[in-house]
Amino acid sequence: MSEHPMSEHPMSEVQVDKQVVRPYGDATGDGMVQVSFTLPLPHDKRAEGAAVQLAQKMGIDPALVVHAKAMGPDFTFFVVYGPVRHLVDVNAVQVVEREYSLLSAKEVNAAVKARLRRKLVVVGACIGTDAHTVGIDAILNVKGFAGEKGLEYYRELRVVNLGAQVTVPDLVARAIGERADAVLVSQVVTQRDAHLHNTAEMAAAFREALPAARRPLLVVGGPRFDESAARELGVDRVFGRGTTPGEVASYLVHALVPPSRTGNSSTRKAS
Ligand code: B12
Repeated sequence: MSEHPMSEHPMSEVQVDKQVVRPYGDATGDGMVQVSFTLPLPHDKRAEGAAVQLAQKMGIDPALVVHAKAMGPDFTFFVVYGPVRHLVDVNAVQVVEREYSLLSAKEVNAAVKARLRRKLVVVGACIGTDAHTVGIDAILNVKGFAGEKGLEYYRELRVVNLGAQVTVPDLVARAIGERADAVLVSQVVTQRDAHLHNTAEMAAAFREALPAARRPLLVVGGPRFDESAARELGVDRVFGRGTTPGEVASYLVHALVPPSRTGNSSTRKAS
């Protein structure tokens, strides 16, 4: 049996200083975590032992297999539960802070109408072979997401949703044809980093096709993106899991609509 995970850091210390935390399973700060993975082994006792060995190497000790299920004849899916000794320093966590104010649909429409003085054009698509349209539809379609209406509901936005599996050349051509202010791209499949490659390819194609001043705002979203990777990917903004249409609409105003004389919103592109 391993040393108790709290022995180096007494529970009281962890509880009082909320900047250093441990996972919670059965009791506060007990360090218990649950992980799942698949091994390329048929389901038997050896496979379960292999799962325990892997979990221990990951720092879960003692590791308990709480679920094992054969996935066909040659693979087994596992859920393993046990304590880790690691501490999380909350002060060292870096997040992308929202750099814009959240606006209501009414405020978005009013800002676009008064300060852009024309409809703001949004072109959306899933690019590459990706056919997962639910995410981009959640942002664009009237029915929306999480109780918020999608961008099609906004009177001052004109939305062109190109749907699934749009090629990058088609997207660029359509964005130019529609005089898009913003291009919203969804990438859900991440196998072999397809989402990163497709996004970088899309950004490069827009850079090649248009001078900076005429380039639409490039926004990419999907559940497995790192929101801090915008610069690296060559896009203006990355949105992750759980994004709501209101956040996207507010960001578009922040990035594309000139600030009011009294306002302090910074704007990237005004025409
Ligand atoms: C529904 C679904 C499908 C449907 C898609 C139907 C459709 N019209 O979209 C169908 C059955 C077609 C499908 C097919 C496949 N799928 Co599928 N699918 C799913 C599933 C179950 C749900 C995805 C979903 O709709 N989520 C709900 C939406 C609302 O969430 P979201 O996409 O994250 O979007 C939100 C944010 O990310 C963000 N967002 C997303 N896009 C954008 C874009 C912008 C601009 C912004 C601002 C925000 C934003 O806002 C949204 C709202 O908050 C997931 C598993 C899961 N539970 O997530 C697998 C999943 C995505 N699929 C997967 C796979 C592997 C496939 C297939 C390859 C399976 C196969 N072997 O054929 C195919 C690929 C088809 C293709 N060519 O793309 C894997 C992907 C794994 C990986 N590492 O990439 C998943 C994770 C399942 C799994 N665990 O293995 N799939």
